Parts: sequence; structure tokens; C-alpha cells
Amino acid sequence: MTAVRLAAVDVGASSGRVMLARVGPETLELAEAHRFRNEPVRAAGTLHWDVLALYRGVLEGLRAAGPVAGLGIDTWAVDYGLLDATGALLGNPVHYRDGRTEGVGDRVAEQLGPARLYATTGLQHLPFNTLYQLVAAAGTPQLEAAHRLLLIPDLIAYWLSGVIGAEVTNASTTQLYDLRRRAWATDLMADAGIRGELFPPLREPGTRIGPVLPTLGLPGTPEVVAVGSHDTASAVVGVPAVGEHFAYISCGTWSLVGVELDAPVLTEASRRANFTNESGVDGTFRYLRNVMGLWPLQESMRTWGTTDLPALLREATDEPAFRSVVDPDDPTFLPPGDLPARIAEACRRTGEPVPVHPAATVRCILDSLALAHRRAVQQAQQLSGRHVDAVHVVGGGARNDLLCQLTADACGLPVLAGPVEATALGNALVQARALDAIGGGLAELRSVLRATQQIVRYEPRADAAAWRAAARRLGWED
Ligand code: LFR
Repeated sequence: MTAVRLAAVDVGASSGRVMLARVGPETLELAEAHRFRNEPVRAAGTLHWDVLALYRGVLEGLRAAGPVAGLGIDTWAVDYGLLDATGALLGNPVHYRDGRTEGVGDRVAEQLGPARLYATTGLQHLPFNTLYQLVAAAGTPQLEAAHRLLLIPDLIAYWLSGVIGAEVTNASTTQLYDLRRRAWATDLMADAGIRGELFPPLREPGTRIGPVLPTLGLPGTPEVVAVGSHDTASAVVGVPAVGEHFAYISCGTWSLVGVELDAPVLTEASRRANFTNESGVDGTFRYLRNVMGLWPLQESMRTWGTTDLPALLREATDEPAFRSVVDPDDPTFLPPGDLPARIAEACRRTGEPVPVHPAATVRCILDSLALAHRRAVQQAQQLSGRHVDAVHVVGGGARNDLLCQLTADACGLPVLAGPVEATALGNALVQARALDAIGGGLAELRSVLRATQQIVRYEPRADAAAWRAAARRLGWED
């Protein structure tokens, strides 16, 4: 087997990248071919993704990457574009942070029965799950006119290949996918008033979709490959773990905190703890919870008009620990806007000292995030019965020194940080396997990662009592 050149398209909430990868049994190299901004647009009161600008960025990136044998696409989850009967896009996809789902999720879950929803889909209750977005859009002319619904990576794959389908890892985030039957949950759709025929046939990660349309004039004729098209699914492939006794935190705009399992956990305790069973590559389950992640920090920096993260982190390191802690999952933090003001408001509400300058706000955000990591790692273990002895942090958060050390301290476990590009690497590895450039299961793919990628280890410092006391302030521990 010789190494192949591949393009991994990875579009996140704030930027998209086309990464050029060279992958073989002993080779895994990644270089950025092109990066473009992802700037949501509010128009007539609704927050949209500028999906055509994203597609243009993908095309520019593929041209910059040069000839490749394959390409795979991953993006965030849950959001979709609608196509009419001719395949034309009906309007711009709505952003999951848009306010249209406010109050909808709770009402719909109550109507359909939270226990039934969990038994069928295994999914955590997030206000923006596709199910709730579609109920919020019910009766709109756009949805009425729709012939097909494509999740964002499937929409981009359609434009590139002309082939329609729904990749399973991302389908599993809709709350409309039956995780045990591995099929669309058509009964649930019917009861929610959602037309089942909107949903295209499912496809497994690691299968070929088809060649890029020649009319696009891209270099070579790469094969479009279905990867873990949910970015978190690709990120979990990209966790350089040995064996099964590990937790992962895919840390970027969100922190996705959990373990990898062979079977879902569908207990009442798991439902109440709001843990999700998202489908992973090779039939695995990503048993995890969404923690608010670096979003409050990113949005605070936008509010302050600063981009100098290293300077902020240096100042935050010198701030006193645990002066103010908040629940990062406070729903008021979800929409875009003035996050420092909302954090101050949350502190006022709960009697915590209000952070008075940016460094104090950053320290509050990171202490609070580390506490939320601790809680999720502990609960993932209790609820699944899987013991872990290390926490892998992958994604952009892996280069945040202070956060990695605080997470090690909070969890009382070593943190293994890196790779930052786990998502693109997981995307490329699954493509390479589909194109027969490498073989093996997830364990073999991960051994290629360990042999080629840099990983930084953080040992926990002994201050368990302080973390427990801080968790108690949030009412999380007795
Ligand atoms: C991370 C992510 C999460 C998903 C959130 C919204 O980028 O994909 O897994 O819950 O974005 O789609």
C-alpha cells in the first residue's frame, strides 16, 4: 500500500478548512490548503448560515489542494438545507443558535414522550435538535415546498457529486434516527408531523459516494467519500487512544465529553443526565454530553474586540482560582451576543463575585469549563460502567495550556492533549481506508495517529478538595 493524497474538508462554526492529507500505513501528514471564515448572517430576524460562501470556500480549497484521490466532508451537526423537486436549494439553512426553537423542544418532547424519544433515538435533549427545528418550521412555505432535506455535509457532497444521501453519524444527531434499527425513525416523524419522504437514503461512513462532477473542473477526478460527516464523529476517530479505558473531550466551540462504547446506554439515569448516544464510525456509539465549550470565550473575545488569546490566557493564569464559577451550560449563554455581560448576570443571580475585568472573566470561563469537564467525565463513567484512566483532549482546545492543566486537575486524571486537527485527521483516515490505502479497525487507525502526531501530557496537580468545593458551589456534588 502506498500513501494517497486526500482532501479533508472540515467546516466548523467559525471557520472552514480544506486540509491536504497524505495517508499510508506509516504516513499521516496534514497541511492546510485553504481556510475561510464562516460568518453567519442575520436577515429579517433569522440567523442563517451563508452556505454558498462556505461552498465557495470548499471549491477554492479543493483547487488549492491540487489533484487528490479522495475527499471527505465533515461539519457541525443538526442543521440542514432544503431542496425542491429539481434539486434547487430553498433558502439559506437556519443556524442552530437562531431563536426559532425557543420553547419548542420542551413542548414537543412532552407531546412525544421524553422516555419514548430517548428509547428510540438515544439522543440528549438539546433545544436545536433537527426534530425541534422542523417542528418550529412547520407550515412555512419553504418546508411545504421541500422535496428533500440534506444535512450540511450531505448538501456539500451533493453539490460536488450529484448524489443524494444521509451519512449515518450525522443522521444520528437529528433525533429522527432510530439507533437500534439503524434506520430513519419514521413513526416518530409521522407523530411529529414531519414528512418521512424528505429524508434521503442512509449511507455508512467509510463508503464511496461517487466521483466529483467533471463539470466542476476540479483537478483530477477525486472520489467523494462518506466519512464521519458529523465533525465530532471524525474527531473521535482522531483520538490517539490505546485500548478502551479513555474519555475524550473534543474541545472547540463545544466540548463534547464522553466515552466510546459498543452499545448504547438507554437507562432512565442516562436520560436524566442528558447523555447522548450518537452513532460513531465502525458501529461504535459516542456516549457523551455537549458542554458549552469555548463558545463563551470566543464570543467574549468578539465582544472585547480582541484576538490575542495567548495574552488573555497569560493574564487569566495569574488570576485567583475559583473566584467565580458558573454553569457553562446556562441556556442564556447559547445565543450570540455580549457574553461577558451574561456571565456577570449569571454570577449576580447565583451570588458569585462578578468578574470585573477580561482576565477575571476568562478565568471564570475556564475554571467553570474544567468543572463541567470533570462532571461529564465522572458521569460518563458512572452511567456507562466504563472506567477511564486518561482524558484525551483533541481539537483547538488542546492548544489551550491553561484549560488542559485545569481539566487534568479537575478530573484528577492525566490529560493527553492533541492532535489539534483530530477532526481532519479522522476524516482523512476513514477516507484512506475506504480507498484501500490503509487497513484495520479504529485501533489500527489510532496507532497511526500515535506514531505520527504530537501529544502533550498534563499530570493532575493534587488539589482535589478545592475542585470538590467548587463543584459544590454549583450544586453538582454533595
Ligand atoms: C460540534 C458539534 C456538536 C453538535 C454541535 C451543533 O462542532 O457538531 O457535536 O452538537 O456542533 O451542531
